Amino acid sequence: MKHKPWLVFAALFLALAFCLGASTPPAQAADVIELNYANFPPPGTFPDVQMNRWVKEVEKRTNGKVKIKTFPGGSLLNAKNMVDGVIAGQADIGCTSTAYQPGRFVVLNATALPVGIPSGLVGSKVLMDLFEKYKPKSFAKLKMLTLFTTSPANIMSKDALPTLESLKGKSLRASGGAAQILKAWGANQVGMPMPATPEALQKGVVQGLFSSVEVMKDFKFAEYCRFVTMTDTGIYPFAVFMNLDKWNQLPKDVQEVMDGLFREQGEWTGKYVDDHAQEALDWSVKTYQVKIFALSPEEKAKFDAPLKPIVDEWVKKVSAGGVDGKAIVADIAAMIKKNSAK
Ligand code: DTR
Repeated sequence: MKHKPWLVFAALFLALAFCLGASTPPAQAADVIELNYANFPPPGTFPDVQMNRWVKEVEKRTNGKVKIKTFPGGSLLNAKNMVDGVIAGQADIGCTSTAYQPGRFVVLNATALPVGIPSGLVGSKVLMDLFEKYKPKSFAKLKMLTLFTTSPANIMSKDALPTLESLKGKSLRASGGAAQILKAWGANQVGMPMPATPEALQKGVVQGLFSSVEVMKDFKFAEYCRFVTMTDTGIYPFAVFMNLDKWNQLPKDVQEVMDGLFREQGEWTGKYVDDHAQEALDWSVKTYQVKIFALSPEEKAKFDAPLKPIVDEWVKKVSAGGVDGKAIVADIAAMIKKNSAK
């Protein structure tokens, strides 16, 4: 039979294609799912540390099927436009403190009321319980990936503020629920997202801030604030969420990995921020001789007295808007009890 050149060519082509096929990386290389994750605070702060831990765990548990690029420090979206940016698909995943939009996240921000959350770990468990019970409509267009809180807030200041009286008229920075607490204490509350605080301190716009104290180290606030008043009042809630269309496009096994991290990541972060807050205080005392004021029972009672009306006011206000504030506050109290006992 006379050889047909085209047959030889076809055989050579198939042999070449087979060899090339055998030498290209495994099929999954083409299947790698690439996601981007926007965050607002600088690298090294606890919301950034938890982001990197979550990314590492997802990439490991999906055997490299998912690759996540992170954008810390507001490089893709900032605290205020984070939620709308992820809804619009400008980022696949986002992290922000819901305290920065008090009127929008009524249910989750109830945890920022002075309701006695004792730690970041308990606060994170309570926040996740609250989310799962109420499934707030404000997150209907998003997939919630995890939730966590800061440790209770304390006053970090340039001057010594050991008593309630010493706070009167002092310009201190706080956001969300913490802002209401500062006002009730007679301070001049100045609102701004955390990343704007270093400049406000340096320029003297504020004489201090009211937040969880890991920032003494993570933002080097100990350099300016040589005093801490341990009020341990009020936490800040955080949420990490994904664009819903992007979530629905994920394979089931990847969704299961992320759902499996919901509680684990929230609790890991709550414990991390509690431990880091103590470490930051120790570092501040050692490095800058920061003075820490513990409150005597009498002084603590003076700080606590103006706080109950904040909760009553909040219940009245949200109930007028159709939200059962009384039930939410009662649920939070029960959730604190349940999660503190563990
Ligand atoms: N205290 C809240 C939230 C907060 C606490 N630590 C950090 C670190 C980085 C960003 C935000 C926060 C606040 O004042 O914004």
